[in-house]
Amino acid sequence: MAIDYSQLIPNNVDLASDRRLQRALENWQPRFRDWWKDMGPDGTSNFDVYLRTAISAEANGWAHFGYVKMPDYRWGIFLAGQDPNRTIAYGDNKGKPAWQEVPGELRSTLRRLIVTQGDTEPASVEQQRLLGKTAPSLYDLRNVFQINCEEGRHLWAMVYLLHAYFGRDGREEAEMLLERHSGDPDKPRILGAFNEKTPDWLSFFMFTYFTDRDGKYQLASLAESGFDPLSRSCRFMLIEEAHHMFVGESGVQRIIQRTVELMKEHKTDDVRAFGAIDLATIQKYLNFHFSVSLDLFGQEASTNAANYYTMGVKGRYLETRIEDDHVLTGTWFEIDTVEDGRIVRRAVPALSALNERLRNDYVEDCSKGLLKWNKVIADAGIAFELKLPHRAFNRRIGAFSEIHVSPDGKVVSEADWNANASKWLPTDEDRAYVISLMGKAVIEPGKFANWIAPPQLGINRQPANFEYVRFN
Ligand code: BYC
Repeated sequence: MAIDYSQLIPNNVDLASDRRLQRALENWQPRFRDWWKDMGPDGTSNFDVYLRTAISAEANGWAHFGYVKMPDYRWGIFLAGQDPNRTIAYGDNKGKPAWQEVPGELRSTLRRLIVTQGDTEPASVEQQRLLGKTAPSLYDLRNVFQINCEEGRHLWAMVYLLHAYFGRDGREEAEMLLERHSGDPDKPRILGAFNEKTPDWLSFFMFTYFTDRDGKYQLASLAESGFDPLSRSCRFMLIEEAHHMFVGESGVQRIIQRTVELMKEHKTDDVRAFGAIDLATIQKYLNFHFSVSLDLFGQEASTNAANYYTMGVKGRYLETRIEDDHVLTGTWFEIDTVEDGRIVRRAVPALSALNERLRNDYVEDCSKGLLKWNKVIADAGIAFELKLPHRAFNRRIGAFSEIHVSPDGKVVSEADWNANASKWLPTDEDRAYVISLMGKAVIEPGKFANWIAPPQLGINRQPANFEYVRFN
């Protein structure tokens, strides 16, 4: 179904045919706008931003570019097309038709998953609220705004599901999604990584590379849900997510590019003297964002995950392409865990290992960006390799949270950890240095801050000196 832009809330779910639901969402809409004004990108309401907006949910129709004032962005409800023959691919309900309504016994489980997913979207906008003030170029400024608008729409996607399928509880949860705030001591966001700060652009690019990639894997698992409206929402969200990860991957790459240029030019590792970010600091930020994002996958052995799968509410990554029985009872899966303070490999029931299995898929995907980043370093003739730290490093959730582990996977004492943490994770001084580079935003078209290289291509094939944002 085409997206109807004549409505107050653009949608492709025929919202006009359900007056009650339409009114409820039209009631929520001004609260969302207030939240955007208070917690979204600061001081930007008058900017004209070159943004993409979905015009249809088909593969080629979702990216339409033009100047938009962000408060006028047409946030709406877009679900990927429905397959009337879709069946549930796994678990006890395998082979049954996908649910178009929420099965009563799965109500609280599904609501909880949708709320957890929904909570991350406005959280990331809150985390990125001040980045516009220090953008390294108009190109980058436009990209953070694009991401913010799309995270706002992802919130709309989850709020639609809550309103349409969960009655009064759902409406209350939708209100709460605007009341919890990132880092708020009284009402924090649900998951750890979404209460961390994103105070500078190196953090932002690492976040969009590592944490948005958790989004990719979680959304892909929820896209396998037996609850068809959730599946269709996630399928559409995944299309938008790809650009966010591109911004992260290319952003880190451009920082590295500039760093190695200066290293070569001045024949030194210490590029701080020349206003850039040294590779050792980039490695520390990488260690931090990777480890914090690993926590988002939950416990290594999780009965929650087993239940989600058995009930048919959350599948594996690309479930239908996996060749096995899709039931997994009586099968085993090897995971790393902790026994007597040591990291050991153990076979556990495959059903309880599903969080870890998804984390494996994620880690493999993360390593691909490092190949590209390391190629930039190698091409410059520099002997340095960025590495993903061991998965047990710096964990707060799961078995590894009980022990201290170095980036190369050795269990260390608390004293060793304390003596070395400043080599492994960004220190206050590192953070202060990185922030100090990012003074005033660079807003002249075609100009870039000293610490980052220009992109190879503009957005929508526009030239590098395109005026991506007009300040008015
Ligand atoms: N922080 O059995 P477990 C994105 C809790 S990102 C705090 O392992 P489960 C995006 C857990 O709630 C993707 N608490 O849990 C990216 C549980 O609590 P209870 C977001 C945590 O449920 C960038 C207990 O520990 N989407 O889209 O199997 C920008 C036991 O744990 C954490 C989703 O996450 C944590 N990190 O796994 C914008 C998908 N981890 O039951 C957007 C929906 C665990 O003891 N969520 N706990 O009270 C889920 O699928 C699951 O809730 C989780 C956790 C995978 C997160």
